[in-house]
Amino acid sequence: MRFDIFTLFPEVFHPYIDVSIIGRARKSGALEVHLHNIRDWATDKHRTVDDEPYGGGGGMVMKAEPIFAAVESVLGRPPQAPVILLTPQGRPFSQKVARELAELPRVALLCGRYEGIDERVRQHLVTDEISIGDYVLTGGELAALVVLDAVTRLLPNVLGDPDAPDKDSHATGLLEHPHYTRPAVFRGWEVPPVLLSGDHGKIARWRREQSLLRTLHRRPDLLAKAQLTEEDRAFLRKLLSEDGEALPSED
Ligand code: 6GU
Repeated sequence: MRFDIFTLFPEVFHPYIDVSIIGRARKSGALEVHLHNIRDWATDKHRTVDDEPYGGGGGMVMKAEPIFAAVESVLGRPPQAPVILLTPQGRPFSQKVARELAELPRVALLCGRYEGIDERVRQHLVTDEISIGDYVLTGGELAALVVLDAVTRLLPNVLGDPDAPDKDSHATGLLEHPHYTRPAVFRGWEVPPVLLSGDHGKIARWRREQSLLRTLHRRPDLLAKAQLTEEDRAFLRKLLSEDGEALPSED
């Protein structure tokens, strides 16, 4: 899959995209990331990319011309791939949206900065708008990295375990069970004995129940939409049935 990222700060992407799973995905060819500095398409001597808002008020607005020139020179006119604007006004990003994007061969990400971007970019160039949550960042760069990361780990041949994305928190609609590794006792704190039992049926059941308990405690809103088996429902009913009694704690 190919990402074209349009930004005023291409250098902030490198420390992250050069390492770990994303770095390896780029080396293997599973992922291409092309960074484009919007300022390279500014035409005046000061290479201006922003200007004062019509109507007055504070702050600066990103100009339309360099953004159209950048995106159209890389992707064609009209652009031959979706052009996604990262903005707190976009549709909420989620694992489902990540899965949608991972099906595409190519996506352009446009990072807004300053107080905003000329509305004609949104109206006539952008095809989709994504927000990564209800808070305000100083620019779309971190959001673009979040989207790039979440999508990349879903691409074929990127993760060592091809089933890993199916087990993640949110993939199943539930939060993941706790994990432990050696040593079996650390500062007197023991690993749950079931994990050392070698009984894989019992381990799978324990993990599923921990997932359900954790989701019930932390994100009860997710349970309503999760895919639950009859056994899951029976376990949850048992937890909730002793009315008046507190839920068992997670630990
Ligand atoms: Cl995509 N951009 C900015 N600037 N702030 C955000 C965001 C995006 N998503 C949440 N907050």
